[in-house]
Amino acid sequence: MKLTNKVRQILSWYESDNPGTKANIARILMEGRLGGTGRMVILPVDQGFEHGPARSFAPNPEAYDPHYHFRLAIDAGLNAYAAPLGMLEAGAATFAGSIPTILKVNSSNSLSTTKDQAVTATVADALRLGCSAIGFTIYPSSEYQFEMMEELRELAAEAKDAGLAVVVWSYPRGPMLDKTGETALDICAYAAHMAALIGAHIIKVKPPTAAISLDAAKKTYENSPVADDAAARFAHVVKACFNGRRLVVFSGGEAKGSDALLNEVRAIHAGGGNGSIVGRNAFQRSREDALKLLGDMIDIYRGKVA
Ligand code: FBP
Repeated sequence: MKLTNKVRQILSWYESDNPGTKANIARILMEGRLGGTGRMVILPVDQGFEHGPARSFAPNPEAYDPHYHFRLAIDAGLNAYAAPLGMLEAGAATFAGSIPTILKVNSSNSLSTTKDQAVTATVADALRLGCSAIGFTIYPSSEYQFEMMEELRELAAEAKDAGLAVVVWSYPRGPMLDKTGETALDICAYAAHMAALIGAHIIKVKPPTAAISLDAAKKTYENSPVADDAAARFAHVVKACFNGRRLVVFSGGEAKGSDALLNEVRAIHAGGGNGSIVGRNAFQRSREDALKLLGDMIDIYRGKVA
């Protein structure tokens, strides 16, 4: 595999990493229809844990089958497939080597009142399954945020030693934040920055809105305003990720219309984001519709359509 100059440049930003980790970042970046461009589309399927099986898969019952998601990610030409242990184990032999995988090593569920996640897999599992990375969620602002960050510190160090990459889902939530606050621009940029500080190679956040939530930050944003358009907001989050020296991808959220999602992708592309990590908006559509939508997203990231 001959790396593109773009991918070589991105790898050069990870100055402390060993060759194994760099090779795994390269594997993700070189895979699929966006291979070599520095942009990515990743399929995450941990919603069965987070929201339950019926809420996740009943809209498209084929998606109850773990093999469905491997095939979807491969056939759509995506960069990687991320899932908890059981989902990856269920297709491990059939799809070994077919697409880079990210083992989600912690998970939450909807039967808990606390904003926390259990560690549900290990770095050894990721190596055994041939994964390129571990994935870990932190909830900045939760009552458990510091424990989550400490768990991540330990797992990230172990993963890096083993030559794996680290993908961090940084989702602010907790007593200080209402629904608006969870995706406010200042909070989103703050969450992305903390993920970079903890040592994430790839940072995953929700798309930011125009709201500014933290009182202490309001004056700063008044003095240094971010233009009131989605692309400028994505660019602001990219800046918060070490001025673009860390890869940042944005999640898709609840199922929505294709036009809304594609407009968001256009703004991520224009703002210099590295791509999308889209679950429900992919697997809750029929396979045909999902392939069309993912293909359109990829075309935008390839600069093929306006
Ligand atoms: P979606 O594209 O389905 O939103 O997936 C992205 C994701 O981060 C999943 O990995 C995760 O299960 C889900 O969002 C969590 O969503 P929330 O915490 O908002 O319920």
